Amino acid sequence: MSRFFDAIAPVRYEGPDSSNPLAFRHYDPDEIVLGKRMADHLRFAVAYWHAFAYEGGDPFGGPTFQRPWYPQDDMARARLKADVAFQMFDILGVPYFCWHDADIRPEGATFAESLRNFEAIIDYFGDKMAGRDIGLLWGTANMFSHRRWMAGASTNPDPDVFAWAAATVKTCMDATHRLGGQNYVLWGGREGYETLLNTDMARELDHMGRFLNMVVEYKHKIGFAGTILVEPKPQEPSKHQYDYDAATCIGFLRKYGLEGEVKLNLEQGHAILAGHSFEHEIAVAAAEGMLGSIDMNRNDYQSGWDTDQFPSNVPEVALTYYHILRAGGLGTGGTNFDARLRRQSLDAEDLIAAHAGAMDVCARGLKAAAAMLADGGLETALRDRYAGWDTPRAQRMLNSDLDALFQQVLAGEIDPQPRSGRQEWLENHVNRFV
Ligand code: XLS
Ligand code: NI
Ligand code: NI
Repeated sequence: MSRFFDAIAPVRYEGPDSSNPLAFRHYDPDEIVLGKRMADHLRFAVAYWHAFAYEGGDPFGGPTFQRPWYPQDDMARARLKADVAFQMFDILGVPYFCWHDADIRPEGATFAESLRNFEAIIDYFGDKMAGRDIGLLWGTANMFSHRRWMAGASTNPDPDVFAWAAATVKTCMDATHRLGGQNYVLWGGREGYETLLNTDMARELDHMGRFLNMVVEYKHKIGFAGTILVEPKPQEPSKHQYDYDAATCIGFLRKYGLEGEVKLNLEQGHAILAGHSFEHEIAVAAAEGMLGSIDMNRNDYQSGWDTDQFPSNVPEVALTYYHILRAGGLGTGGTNFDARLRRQSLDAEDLIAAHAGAMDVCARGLKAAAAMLADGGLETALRDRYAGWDTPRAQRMLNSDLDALFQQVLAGEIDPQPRSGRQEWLENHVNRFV
């Protein structure tokens, strides 16, 4: 058994007046928000890779953390890491977690040995999950760290890497299915390119489309009931990534006939890298019925990197959940903290404080979003702004043609009168709730 978190008591809801730094002030899992338990709206997940596999390195320096399960190249220590992980899930009371294959098992000398290690840990997870109220939000394959993936996985110019990627995803889908995973995620970290001088982009996109179709075929073959998700990101590690943002992914999914099969896992930090707000990405996906799940980790607005920080800005988070609630919620998805500690945050308590604080920020955001929806002010303003379109006259315009509209305008029958967009009024309105 692990002793890593032994000194830390379970984090519990103590209400807004509590000054206990390791208590929830807003996250009360059983509180009913818009007819549903808060926990069932938010569906929090811990990301195994950042919480337990990240060692505190950055491009300028090596590991700063010293954990009893390092180095991560041995099965006994992989089990210890799992013990610690489940101890943290218990302390936080989170309903879900997520992993990549590479986070949870040591890499073997061969594919078969890596698979044996992986399956042993999946069995170990299965035993631990049996006695607990914790599920797998999603599994995924790390097809970006090992050198074999340096030129991509399904988009690699070498067909043997495509085959290795297919084999890898098969094993990760099997494991996700086995643990009752709610979703399966594909993030294409190296599905992109560094220079067009050596890249046949059209061919690579076709291969990626074929690969994703294989994933969907396999999902149906094994009877996996979860949702297949792709995760947009514009760059990093690739200079140009094919799954740039929500709109790009939606175009890609439609081109390869996958729009009814695959949804999006959207990440706040990736939205920022793409020059969008997070609510923009949520709204784009929602408009197409493709909102799947979220990675609720922000970037530093100044650094231009994917810094994967825990959320701390309530107004931003509130607008995110406002658009999620408007879209009907997260379905099989959830709120995954794809977030890591800063490399100076060395202590076991730091991991708990980071997650507990992030859960509280999300709970505050959700409650503010629900209050905004219940108030209805924003919806009314939106309806009023477009009210002109509810008239038969406007509907006739939509079904008209350029020439007929030209004749009406020329005859002076149409004379637009600009109206205020009232942005500041609406911003003030939002500030009443956050
Ligand atoms: C990296 C991605 C990654 C995915 C899972 O930027 O966010 O962590 O969520 O592969
Ligand atoms: Ni990311
Ligand atoms: Ni992510």
